Amino acid sequence: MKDRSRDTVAKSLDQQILGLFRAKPGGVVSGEELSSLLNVSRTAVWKHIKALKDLGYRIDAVPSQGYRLLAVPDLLIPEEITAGLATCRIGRRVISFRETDSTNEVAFRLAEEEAEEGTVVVAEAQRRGKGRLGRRWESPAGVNLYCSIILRPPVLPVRAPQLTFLSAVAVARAVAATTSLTPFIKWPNDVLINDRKVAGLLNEMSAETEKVNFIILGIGVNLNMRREQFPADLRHPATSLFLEQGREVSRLAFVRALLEAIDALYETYLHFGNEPVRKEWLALSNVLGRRVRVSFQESETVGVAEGIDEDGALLVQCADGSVERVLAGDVTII
Ligand code: BT5
Repeated sequence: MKDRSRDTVAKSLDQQILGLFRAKPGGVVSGEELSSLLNVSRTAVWKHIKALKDLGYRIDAVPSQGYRLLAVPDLLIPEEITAGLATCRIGRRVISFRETDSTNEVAFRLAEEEAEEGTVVVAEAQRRGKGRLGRRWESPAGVNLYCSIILRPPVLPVRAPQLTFLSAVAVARAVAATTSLTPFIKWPNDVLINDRKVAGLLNEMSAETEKVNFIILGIGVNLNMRREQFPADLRHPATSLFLEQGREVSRLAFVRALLEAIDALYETYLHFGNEPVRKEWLALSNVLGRRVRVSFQESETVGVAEGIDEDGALLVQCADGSVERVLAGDVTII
């Protein structure tokens, strides 16, 4: 892969050094300790400390004592994302990029090469972030979250949309865990705060007739994006957590909360099926009981949104009393 992965920038020795710092929170680790525990020269230790500082770690040299880790950067790099991550399946492998075309594309290729379930791909920026139907997802550097997760659920392809609902619920849980904001879900794949879109989901699948090979959960969340970073011509009003709460969120805290939410929801899904996820989705939905217009290509359905069924279809009660199952489209609340 030609992208410059942080995976390869921060090699395992850096991770080991950080591990030693973490074992002594706020404490001083001597150069001698580092070099003997890691079995490298004092010069090699110094070079790695410098590389970590270049990445944004604040490390103090305490004269004749050693080094002290003062602060970690809010960078989406594997060693920070996975530090203290409480998941069983999601995020055992994390791959990060300073920039890539689309994390969904990277994850799709990795999944085709048999990458294990739960592998997470994140990027600081995307050159060609994808929305649905060939749309673009604005992905400026260093402020948001762009991530894609490989799942291999043992379900029929027709059930795959259930995982979109699962990821929407997970984003809502992560927003609630890291802010005091109240998120809502708009069918099928938007997460809103105060009626403005804060996150979008693009799930892609590789399947045979009776079997899902893998699903890529693609999740874009506007975390610290500034107003001037939004293009003027968005389809729906958009926002970021920063704009809604007036202060920055820790991107690392958010991504950990999100991966933990996906992990917990996915375990529930595998053991108890879709119903618990569907119930939570319904409780977070902003369309239930409201009059909606759903447009998909040339067609349009107007009526009252009543719920979602097992396959994730939106159930819309039309004026003649009939209930239509809508499988795809864009919803406008009338
Ligand atoms: C989505 O599509 O909402 C799915 C977005 C998925 C993005 C993630 S990022 C990680 C992963 N890798 C990828 O390449 N993609 C996924 P849709 O419902 O079609 O909405 C797209 C529309 O939202 C665009 O046409 C714009 O009008 C608007 N939009 C674009 N960027 C936005 C942003 N950052 N925030 C809010 N709205 C945006």
